[in-house]
Amino acid sequence: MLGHDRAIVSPIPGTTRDTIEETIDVDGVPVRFIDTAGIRAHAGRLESAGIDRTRRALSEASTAIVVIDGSQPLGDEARDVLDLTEARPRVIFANKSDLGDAGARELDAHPIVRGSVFDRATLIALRDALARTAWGGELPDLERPHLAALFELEAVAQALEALGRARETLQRGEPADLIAGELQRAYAALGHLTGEAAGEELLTKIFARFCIGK
Ligand SMILES: Nc1nc2c(ncn2[C@@H]2O[C@H](COP(=O)(O)OP(=O)(O)OP(=O)(O)O)[C@@H](O)[C@H]2O)c(=O)[nH]1
Ligand SMILES: [Mg+2]
Repeated sequence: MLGHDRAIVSPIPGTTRDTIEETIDVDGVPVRFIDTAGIRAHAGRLESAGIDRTRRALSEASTAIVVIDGSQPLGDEARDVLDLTEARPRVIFANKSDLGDAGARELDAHPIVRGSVFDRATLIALRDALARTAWGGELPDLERPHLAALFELEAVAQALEALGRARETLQRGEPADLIAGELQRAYAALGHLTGEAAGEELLTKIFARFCIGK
């Protein structure tokens, strides 16, 4: 999907443990992909830690891409992942069509993408299915206010993160001046959106209220 080798891939089950994130452009929409450990029943300690991360990433993701080995009859693990993602927006991808289709045939009742990651047309079909599932496949309406560039999305994400940390600090009942740094980071990040640099003068005015001079 990224167009280059990013993660370690091997025939040994349980290869991916830490989550791996990359953002790519799908029809002009920046999409953050998170590759995760596969959910397996008999995992060792390290792998189980990876699987906890998978569950966390899954609960936060807007769409799940469920990759199933479509060449083999479905095992318990494939069924578990299908159950786990049943109520969520998801794309089911029956992979390894070059090796067989026993599993893919069992999935006939679902809308699925069938194919192989070694086939370019499959990757295009996956992107299309993702766009349809995640945002109805519509191209962005350029007349509406929108975040067109990846750097804009990242700026908003940084501002949100900083504001989130500031809110946590306040919720813990800590003094308000402790959040000055976070507010400054949020303001500077949003400055990238409007093209307005975070001028010292304005910052001084805003942050004077939080006594950062101390
Ligand atoms: N023939 C064939 N092999 C594939 C295909 N997709 C993946 N493989 C192979 O299957 C093996 C496992 O691939 P991975 O990408 O490591 O699988 P994974 O689901 O990330 O596995 P874990 O990280 O262990 O959970 C590797 O040897 C891949 O080369 C495919 O479409 N066809
Ligand atoms: Mg992997």
